[in-house]
Amino acid sequence: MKFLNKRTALLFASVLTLGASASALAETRWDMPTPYGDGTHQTQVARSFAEEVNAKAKGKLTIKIHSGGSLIKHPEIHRAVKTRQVALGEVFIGRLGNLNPIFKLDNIPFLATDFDSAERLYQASKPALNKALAKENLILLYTSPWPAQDLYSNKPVHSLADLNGLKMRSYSPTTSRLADLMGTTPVNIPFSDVAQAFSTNAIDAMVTSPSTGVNSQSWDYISHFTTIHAWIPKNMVFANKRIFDRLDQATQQTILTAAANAEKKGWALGRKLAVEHTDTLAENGIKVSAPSTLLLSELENIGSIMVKEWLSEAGSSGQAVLEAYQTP
Ligand code: PCA
Repeated sequence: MKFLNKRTALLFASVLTLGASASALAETRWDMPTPYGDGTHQTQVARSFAEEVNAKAKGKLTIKIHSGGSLIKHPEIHRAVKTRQVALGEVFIGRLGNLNPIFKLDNIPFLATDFDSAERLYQASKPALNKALAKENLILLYTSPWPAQDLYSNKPVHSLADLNGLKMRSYSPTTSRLADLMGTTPVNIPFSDVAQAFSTNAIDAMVTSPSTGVNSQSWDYISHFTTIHAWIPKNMVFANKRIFDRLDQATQQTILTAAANAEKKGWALGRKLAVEHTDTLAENGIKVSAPSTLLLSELENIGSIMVKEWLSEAGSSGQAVLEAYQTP
């Protein structure tokens, strides 16, 4: 009797386990941390990606977006995906610059300053980007650009002399270097703290997109906006390959198709918002102006220094990316 009881209990337990793993298989849930808030186009793109997967994966996979660093903070997202704490996530590529020079390329100024060039640079750098991610057992799902990066300040900027000694916000290793070369002091401030950093004088100026200025209502703390169009950085969404490989082929394909659609949407939005958000800044009282010839030539000079520095760090694989970019 005792034996039977034990056996029945065991059977019952294995039925439970089977049931649990069958239902786990039937509805895998992926948590997807993203760094930026719901007001940004990046999170809108991420949400449409997840919605497409959720609608087409027929209940086999659900992706849940956790925006604005709510599940995992921006500096931790890359590691969380790598260590399989989460299956996928989104980061600003340039932040990872110290891990691999290919990530630095994303923030090099005056290399690709309009959307057509930025798309070509992306295509030229994609093999190296995929390779860098593959080394960490990660796969790229899609990228989504920000509008070109412009200069925010609290006085007119005719030349770099007007910025000399100011505290400049940086958001990546490359932008810290840029701040040095501009004769300013870099201060690393996450997007979420930008408004406060200006109001407490922790920073005096920043280079970022018109979208980020709109999202953070920069007219409350900024008077001047100079359209230097320095570079077009990207966010990327990537997954852990071991987790991805566990999905059946149809579900994998669903993800890849949704990712390709998200990428199209992100690039189209980046182009569109570059114009719309610059208008919004002006409508809210910020003085928007084109850079002077002097400022532009000083900045382009810094750009060529930074390309050279990048090439000496990235070596022959970096050279190959730039050649592919420059070959028509
Ligand atoms: N906005 C983000 C990254 C680039 C951009 O345009 C930020 O300022 O953090």
